[in-house]
Formats: sequence, C-alpha cells, structure tokens
Amino acid sequence: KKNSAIPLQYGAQYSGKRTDDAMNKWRSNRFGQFIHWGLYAIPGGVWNGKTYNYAAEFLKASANVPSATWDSLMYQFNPVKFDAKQWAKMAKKMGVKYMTITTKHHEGFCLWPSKYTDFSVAGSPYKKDILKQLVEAYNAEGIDVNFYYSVLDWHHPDWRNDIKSPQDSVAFKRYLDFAYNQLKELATNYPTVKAFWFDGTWDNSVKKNGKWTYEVEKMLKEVSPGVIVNSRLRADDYGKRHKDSNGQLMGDYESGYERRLPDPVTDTAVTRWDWEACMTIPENQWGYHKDWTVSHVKSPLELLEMLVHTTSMGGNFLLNFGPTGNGDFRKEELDIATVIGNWMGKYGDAIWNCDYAGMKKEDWGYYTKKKNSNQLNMVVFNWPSSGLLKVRTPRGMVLDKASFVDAKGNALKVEEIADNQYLIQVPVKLYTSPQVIQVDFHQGA
Ligand code: FHN
Repeated sequence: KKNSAIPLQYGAQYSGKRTDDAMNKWRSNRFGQFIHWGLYAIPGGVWNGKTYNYAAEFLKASANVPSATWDSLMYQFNPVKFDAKQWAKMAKKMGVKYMTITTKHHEGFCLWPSKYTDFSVAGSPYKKDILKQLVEAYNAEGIDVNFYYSVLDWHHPDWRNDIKSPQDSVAFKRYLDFAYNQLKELATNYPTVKAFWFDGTWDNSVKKNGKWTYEVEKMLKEVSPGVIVNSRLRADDYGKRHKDSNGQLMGDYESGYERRLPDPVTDTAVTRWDWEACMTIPENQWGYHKDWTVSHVKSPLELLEMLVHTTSMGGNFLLNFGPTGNGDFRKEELDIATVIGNWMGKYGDAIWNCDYAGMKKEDWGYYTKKKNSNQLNMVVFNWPSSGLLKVRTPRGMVLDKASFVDAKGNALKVEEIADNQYLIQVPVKLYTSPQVIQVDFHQGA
C-alpha cells in the first residue's frame, strides 16, 4: 500500500519490490562488472608530469585543466587494443551476469555516436561506436548490459549546479532536454539495455527538477518495457532524493551503497527492498589511474568476501574496472578477475539466484539461500580452529544434513545442542579460499 500522507506529483511511481521477470532476472544476477571508461583513461591520473592521488576521473578538476584542453583529449582517443569480445570473455570467466558501462561520465564524453553532440567517439580518431560493440559482445556471452549516465556534465555549456537566475533556468531547461533526448536515444538504439544507472544528480539544479527525473523514469519504461532505473536518478516535488517525502523508495532499487556495505548485523532492514552496492578495487579510483600505489588495493579475497556479504543481505555487487586509454585491462584487474572467476566457477551457485536467509550472522562467515528452496549455503571465511561451526536457526527451522558442496556424498556431522542451535563438525585444516557448506533443512512444527 502506498503511503501518501504528503500529496506528491513526482514521488515514487509504485511501492514494494517489483516482481516482474525483468526485475527477477536483475535480482538473480547478483554479481556485475562496472566499467568506467572515458577520456580520463588517457592521462590516467597524471597531468604535466604530476601525479594526482584523487580519483583519476576527476583529474580535470584536481589539476585545474581548462575545458578546451581537457576536451581536446578526444583527438587522442584511439584505443587500439580494445576488443569487446575479449572484455566479454573475461567478464564471463569472472562469473558476472551483468555489466554496467559509463555511456557518459561527468566529463561529458559519449561512448556512442550521439546525434545530440559532437563530443563523442564519432569525433575521435577511433570513430567507432563503443557501446554497440560492448552490447553485442556481452549479450553474446549471455551477460546483461546496463547503462551508466551522468546527469552532471562538465562539457555542456547549459549545465548548471544551481538555478539562481531566470537565465540559469532557461539554460538548464535546454540541458535537461538534451539529456532527455540522449537517454531516449540510448533506450531506442540499444533495445537490449536492461537498466539505467544514473549518477551526478546531487546538485540543487537537479533537485529542483524532480518533475524531470519523474518523466525520465516514465519515458525510459515506455521506450524500453521492463527497464530498471536506480534510485539515484530521482528527486520528488520537494527535492527529496532516493526516497520521496513519504519515505517511499523512488526508482526500482536503492543505489546509495558506494565503496561501503550495510552492516550484516544492524542493517538488515535493507533486505526489505532491492539494492546494489558498487565497489572500487583501490580506495577511490573508478577511471584508470597509472599509479595504484596511491592507496590500498583490495585483494581478491577481500572483494570476494564483499560479494558474499552483499548476496547474504539480498543485494547486488557491482565491481568496478577502469580500462586503460589503449583499451585493455591492467594486470592487477586481470589477476583479480581470474581468482574471483576460479572461485565462482566452483561456487557460483552460492551467489547467483541467492538471497538473504533470514538468519543471524555468525562469526565464521555468511549464509546465502537459493530462492524457493530448502537449502542454505554457508560460505566460511573464518575457518574454526575448534572444528565446529555454529548455526542458530529461526523457530521451526530444522537442519537435516550438511556437506561440502564439492563433496556432497560425505555428510558432515550435525549436532543439535539446544533448541534451534546446532554445531556442524568440520575438519581442522588451513584453507586458502572460502569453503562452501550446503545445508538441507525442513520446516518443523
Ligand atoms: O563521482 C562519481 C564517481 O566518479 C563514480 O562514477 C561513482 C560511482 O558510483 N559515482 C560518483 C560519486 O558518487
């Protein structure tokens, strides 16, 4: 039931979780590859010999590069090593079921030949449509493609951070028409797109145009039925973002978790709606940065733990990659993709199509539950030196048997030590990657 205590024209367009096929597919994907690629990949965080530690895609701002100079990087954009099929193969091996690509980041450069601007691949020496190649190659591997779109635009002369005069209002209206047209163009020309991922919507200018965000959501869903839109797009009549003034989530899923995850003990409220977290491999680099020694670089196991943690709370995990200006991936990213892919190859069924199990978090790791089944996965990151894994079940849930997923014939001993409390006996051993134990249960009286 929609809570409409405060009358709104541009609030949430419906309430509750979507249950249609497109949303069910989005939810079952669980693991995605984010790709930030644009002109910023060419300087890679270095300007005039100086390395800037802040996010590489913000170099224009960090190094105070004049717009004309930055924009002329377009004439250097010629990624000779770009091979969409290779990218898609790597993604497939890593185990992702979707990929989200920056069609246009804050700098305004478009990876497709948009008829509404000259600032695109079409004006670069490379010339060809990057989006089209990516959509075809990833779709051919069975991977959904989603489009990231920055509403904030440092290139467009009509972009405004705020509306402070009638002139601002006129200019910004032109900008909003431009962005609306581009979005319609994307939805029309790439009909297999599954979701739009909005960003750069935090400024007052956008907050004062909740109506536009409402209309964009509506238009995209008309042009591309079933398409999914993240909460970042939206503002309501009063400029309230993500959730409207009545507390209803706007868009189809919550997209606020960036470089952080909800706490698995205290933040279980997130399991009530759809959500996605996006994550960088270094501390805060989305675009390609030449020097990754500027911050901590997460290990494959740290990232894997985040993926499992996210799945255990009913969310999707979008792991970011920043290809080089030549169009290939740095070695660190390829290595991470390989390690995660090897694990996913064995244990992916503990991720895809899995959800929150409704159980208390235990110190050994995370539960995930295959939808509509009587099976739990225990993904164990902290192997116990006691050889005992504790499981506390909700009332009425009775454990039947447990085994390693890769040794299903060998049952592990399950001992009931008190009402709804069990110990599973496991070998005391040193493992170098998280093990998955499958547990069968039934609902008792
Ligand atoms: O400023 C951007 C950043 O470059 C990156 O695109 C992330 C991805 O969530 N979004 C913005 C910061 O919220």
